[in-house]
Amino acid sequence: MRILFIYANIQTGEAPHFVNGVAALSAYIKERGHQANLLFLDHFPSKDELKQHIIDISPDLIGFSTGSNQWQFIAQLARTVKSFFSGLVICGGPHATLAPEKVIAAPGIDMVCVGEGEGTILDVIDAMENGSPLANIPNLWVKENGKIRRNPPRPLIDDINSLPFPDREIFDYPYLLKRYPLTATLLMSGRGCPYRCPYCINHALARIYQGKGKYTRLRSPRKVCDEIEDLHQKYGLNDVLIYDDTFTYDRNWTLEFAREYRSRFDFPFTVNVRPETVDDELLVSLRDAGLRRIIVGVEAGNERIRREVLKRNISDDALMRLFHTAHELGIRTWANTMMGMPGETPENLQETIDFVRKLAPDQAQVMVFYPYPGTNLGDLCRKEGYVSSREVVTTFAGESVLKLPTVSRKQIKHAAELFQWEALRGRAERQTKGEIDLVLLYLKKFGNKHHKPLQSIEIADDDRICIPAHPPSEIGFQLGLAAEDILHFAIALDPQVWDLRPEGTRFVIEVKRGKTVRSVFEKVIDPKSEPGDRRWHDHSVKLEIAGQAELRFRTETMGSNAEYGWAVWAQPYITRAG
Ligand code: B12
Ligand code: SF4
Repeated sequence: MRILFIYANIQTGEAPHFVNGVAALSAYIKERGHQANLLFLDHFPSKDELKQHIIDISPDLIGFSTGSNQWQFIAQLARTVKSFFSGLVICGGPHATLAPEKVIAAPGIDMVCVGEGEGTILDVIDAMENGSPLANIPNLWVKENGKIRRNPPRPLIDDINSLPFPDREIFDYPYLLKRYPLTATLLMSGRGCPYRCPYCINHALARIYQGKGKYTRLRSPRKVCDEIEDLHQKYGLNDVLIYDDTFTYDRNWTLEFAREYRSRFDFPFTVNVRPETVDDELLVSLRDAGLRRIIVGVEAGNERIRREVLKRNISDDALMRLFHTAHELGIRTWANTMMGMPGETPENLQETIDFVRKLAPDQAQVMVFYPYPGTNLGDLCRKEGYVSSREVVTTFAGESVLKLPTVSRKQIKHAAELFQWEALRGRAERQTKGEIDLVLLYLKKFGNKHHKPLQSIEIADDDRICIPAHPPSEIGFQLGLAAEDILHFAIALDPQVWDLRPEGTRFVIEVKRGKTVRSVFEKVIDPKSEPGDRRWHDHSVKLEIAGQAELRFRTETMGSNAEYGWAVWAQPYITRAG
């Protein structure tokens, strides 16, 4: 039987990515002799476009996979599909699991998979092949003669070691790995998380699955490493993002994983941790095995909000210690935060910005709280009447769907924007250079109208602090210069765009004094045609100007290719003789 999965990533700003749940199902059914295809939608297609895709693949069954934020599009797509596709349509994924009543009510959906999909989709396929009824399949909600059959959940898959490796072939995986490595290197070593944070999917899933087996499961370290080896051999993967919700909750398992990984690989990996699940010894073992980065859910800068609203019993001190130890051990840090939770005030939002600056992570991210259906905090928001009818497609854009009595949407959006600018300031302050550090000056210049990237700065793999400069861009600094001043900096294009830009990017530095503009540096780099440009270019330039002047850093794309450039100026600073 031929199954077409449809997954949408519409207007999220999220790059095209590998989707683990769909890949898991695809591998599972392919192992049993069926065919699987994927339609990954990055825009809302016209009816003709959608129809053509479906005619080309000619599936027997269509399976939508959706989270809550994309459901608004999936519901419309399913309705359109049903207007020309005579086969059955099933929907699964987090939203189908948490809000099955909403999903089954959609006119284009025949069946909903509530929870893990492996056994369910296989039973559906078997029933379709044998012409037997769909009515009694566990996990499945199905429309039958105008009525809805709501079957109970099936037991959770106990031996997840027996599952095949997720099928990356239905994605253009080599392309994703090259172009969007961050999420393409994603891999899960288990299923479920032992914690029960009231804003996250885990307690809601654990509730659905009560009495249906062990919720938190890990594959063996050997099996996880077998998958990594497979990816390394097939696709040259040499960096791994192990994206389990909390990787380190089982200490013995984690130590065994560290031993296994260390004996087999010499490339780095990243994991999610909670402070209470790690100690120095564990971090050292992981670091020695190749741990390059930890992602930590800091969530709120205010300890009371963290403990009382988010039920994360983690002190500021414990977080400070974890970030400090990681820095000492040479492990990079990534702080995840949320804003716009019930009970938060504008002061609390500022506390999150200030606290993250104190933690001085190498990377930081803010998501706006979303009241996911079926979660305790989501339900509370509904009960209190905080939820508006607004819809958002991403939790990164600063838009809240809540109308909170303590903080306005505008204040949340403003704080989330400020976060992008302030969060890495602590990191920049830890690594100042020269008499005039232009990165620190740049951070003070928030709002430069010629230059407004999403994030103020980013840290390169070799620790250089980079100012993003997607061309065309211009950043200007008013400075009092001395005749002997020397400007130091490096330039580069991000590896993700090396193969995209045949015409290159021009980097220019000018000094403007009064009405006179003098160029002090100019270079075009074109990594696609010049292999030597696939590296940093370090420069030191004598400025030869005394007095007040404007130092301007400009980038522009060459030729007719105006494509997104992803250029960076790395840690510009000025040294002064004497
Ligand atoms: C990895 C991950 C990502 C990755 C990759 C996407 C992916 N899903 O692999 C990235 C970083 C890109 C990502 C992005 C986002 N994510 Co995310 N992500 C996860 C994470 C941590 C793991 C997903 C996973 O592998 N789960 C394990 C697999 C086995 O489970 P599963 O995906 O649910 O799939 C099973 C079943 O649902 C079912 N199933 C799934 N699809 C289908 C389809 C059919 C036809 C059938 C029958 C069954 C079925 O069968 C699967 C196998 O058993 C989850 C948390 C979690 N633990 O699930 C969050 C999670 C899914 N993400 C979440 C969110 C909010 C987002 C974003 C909206 C964030 C944002 N940008 O604002 C985006 C959405 C992008 C989009 N286009 O929809 C939420 C979703 C909540 C909700 N109610 O919708 C989760 C649950 C985290 C949370 N907050 O609780 N995410
Ligand atoms: S620790 Fe993270 S993944 Fe686990 S329940 Fe809490 S928020 Fe969810």
